[in-house]
Amino acid sequence: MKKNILTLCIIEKEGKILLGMKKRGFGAGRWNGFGGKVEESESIEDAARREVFEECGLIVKSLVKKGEIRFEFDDGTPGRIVHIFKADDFDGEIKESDEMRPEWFEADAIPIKEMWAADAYWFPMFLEGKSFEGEFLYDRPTTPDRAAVIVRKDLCERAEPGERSLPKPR
Ligand code: 6OG
Repeated sequence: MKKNILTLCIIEKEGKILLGMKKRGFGAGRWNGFGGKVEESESIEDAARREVFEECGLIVKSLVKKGEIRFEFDDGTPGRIVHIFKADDFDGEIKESDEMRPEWFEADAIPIKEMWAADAYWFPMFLEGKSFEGEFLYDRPTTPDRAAVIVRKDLCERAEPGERSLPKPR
């Protein structure tokens, strides 16, 4: 497994957004996109496709990278970098998995209060078609009965998230 590199894929179709209720593990009890850890042997995009298929049965045909966010925790939980993708071109039938219960939401009715707290900042940017990059520090991971609290946030719009731009020549 590549150290703490994760994917998160937001599926979009005709203005609707597919989210999954996480049934177990990290972030259980919250709605989220589909994704997980990148394995040693695969690219980040391959991992994103694999996770979408495993968690909701869809075969993603093309992916667009929209964001990259580093999440850290004050309680000693290891930090992670999440690569966020959009997929609006896919095949297959949506299927509930052990990990996720998928459901379509209208873009103006995203259940943001039942998602990770930082999503309230980056999800609107995603819906506006913006690309973004940032870092959030949480007190500790979210659990089904307690949302993680943001201690520090740093989020900005960036044309190519994750690509460090070189200093401009004078
Ligand atoms: P597994 O470890 O269960 O995948 N993820 C996060 N998503 C949001 N919205 N906020 C976070 O803040 C997240 N940290 C991780 C990445 C975990 C899934 O949850 C995403 C993966 O898609 C801390 O395999």
